[in-house]
Amino acid sequence: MQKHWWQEAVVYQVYPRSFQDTNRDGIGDLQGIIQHLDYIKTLGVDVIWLNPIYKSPNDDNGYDIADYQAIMKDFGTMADFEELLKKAHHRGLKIMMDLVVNHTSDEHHWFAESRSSKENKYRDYYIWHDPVDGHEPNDWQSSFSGSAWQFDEQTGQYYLHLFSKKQPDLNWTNPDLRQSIFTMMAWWLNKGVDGFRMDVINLISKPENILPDKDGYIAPIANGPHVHDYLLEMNKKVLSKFDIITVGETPDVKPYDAINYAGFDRHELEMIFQFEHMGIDQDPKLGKWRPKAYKLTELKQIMSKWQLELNGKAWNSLYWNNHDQPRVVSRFGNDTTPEYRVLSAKMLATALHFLQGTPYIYQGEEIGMTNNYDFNSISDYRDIETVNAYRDLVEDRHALSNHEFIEAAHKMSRDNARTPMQWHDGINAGFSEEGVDPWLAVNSNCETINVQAALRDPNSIYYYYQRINGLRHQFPVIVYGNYELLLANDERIWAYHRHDDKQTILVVCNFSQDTVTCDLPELKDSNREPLIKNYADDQGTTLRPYEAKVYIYEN
Ligand code: TEU
Ligand code: CA
Repeated sequence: MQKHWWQEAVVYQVYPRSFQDTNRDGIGDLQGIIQHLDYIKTLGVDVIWLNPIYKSPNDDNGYDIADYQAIMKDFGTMADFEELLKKAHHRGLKIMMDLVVNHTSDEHHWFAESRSSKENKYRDYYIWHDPVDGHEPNDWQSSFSGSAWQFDEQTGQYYLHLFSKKQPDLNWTNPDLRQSIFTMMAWWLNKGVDGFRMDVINLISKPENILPDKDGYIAPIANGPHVHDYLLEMNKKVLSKFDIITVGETPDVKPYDAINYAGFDRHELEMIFQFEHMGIDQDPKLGKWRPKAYKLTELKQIMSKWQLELNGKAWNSLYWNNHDQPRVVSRFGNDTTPEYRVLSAKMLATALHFLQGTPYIYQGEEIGMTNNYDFNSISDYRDIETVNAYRDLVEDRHALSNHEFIEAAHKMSRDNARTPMQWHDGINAGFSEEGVDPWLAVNSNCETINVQAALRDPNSIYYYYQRINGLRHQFPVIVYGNYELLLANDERIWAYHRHDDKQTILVVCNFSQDTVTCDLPELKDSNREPLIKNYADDQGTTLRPYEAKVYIYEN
């Protein structure tokens, strides 16, 4: 197998808005990230993924870009960015930017031009359509509730927006638009940026026919007819000229899609984010707003499928968290007691980080930050997805009661991941100074869950992550070894092997609050000392609540 630096790397995701405020506006900024570069470096990661920092009206917290080559004023200036890039590189940290090219902000000058007249040269940078029988062209729905079509009086046509009304979709069939994007990408890469995370990149090629056929059928939006042509062109014209990391965010993909997007021989992307494991606790109809119980065997089956089907063909990304997902210790772990929170956070880190792929750590995951249960009214939330869904499901359609929605939001709202980073137990958890209201309320559990406490505690989750990152950089079998699921039908234990021609890793994780017996032969060998464990001692085949341990041995 060919080997690349990004296969051996660990990525740390910074959501700049919630990381550190340094100029008393209650909003995180680039100088705040610069202040904590040593903290990030000490964790043992290699790359920082920055969520969008470009000029934006923040209808969707920066995923609505008004100028791809200017810095959002909330976050600082281009000089601040160049200082961040320089100081990160000085520490051996790479910077991956968030590329949002399925859509722009409606305040981008391209859209202002496009909507001004049907003859404007930017008209076809976006997707316009005549009304059909006086209505929207089809029944596509926005991810943020309501129709995905917005009528524009000025030219009497609808424009497509798969997300908010202020995020019009770009028309990738237009070669001029594609070239504008490629030119912008090269501009950032020539500045020294080390790669891109590509927002919903598998949505950029829309179905040929957006009107329903005689049976009312319209092809799905994801993985459209020309998406690979566009990515091959992007790779040929831009990506292939740099030694960078790329990861496509691709909702609704299966392993065979991923092999097409990120196959070692495909010359498109290096890896993708798949979402199958992020959907197991969501209702098929109401999605995250009606969370449902999941089985560990289902989670193991999905993760094992991705390990086995990509092995040798394409590279996996590995994540539990990001700015769109609830905090994993609250979702798949147990945050009901301090002991179980620490144990289950370490167990979840163990289960994920010994898999084959590039791991992504989301800010705060490394100190076991939890969902925010302080929010008890929709007015406490800021996320457009959450607020729009409330209006749609509670106020308009009465599909859920206020209480049911808030309960679901406590579990699944994107704002759970976006509360300010908890630096210490003082005012605003050190995210912003006293007397400054953070843009989103700080989680009240910052008194006990914060970086300062973590750095003082040798048994903290932070140092556990640091050790895991060290092991990944030490043992090639953790990066490149083959995967083999063990105890497939066990509903409480996820156990697996990783092996190469020299060594074997055994990973054993108890996802339950029960003390269980795990009859794996290797656990009966009392002389074997775990490579890492989340309890002080090792009781062989007895696994205590949320116990995790890893062994390595020569074949
Ligand atoms: O998210 C794309 C996406 O699929 C989201 O709808 C995600 O699945 C959902 O939020 C999970 O609940 C990307 C960005 O990560 C997200 O922050 C943006 O809001 C979205 O694209 C539009 O740019
Ligand atoms: Ca600020």
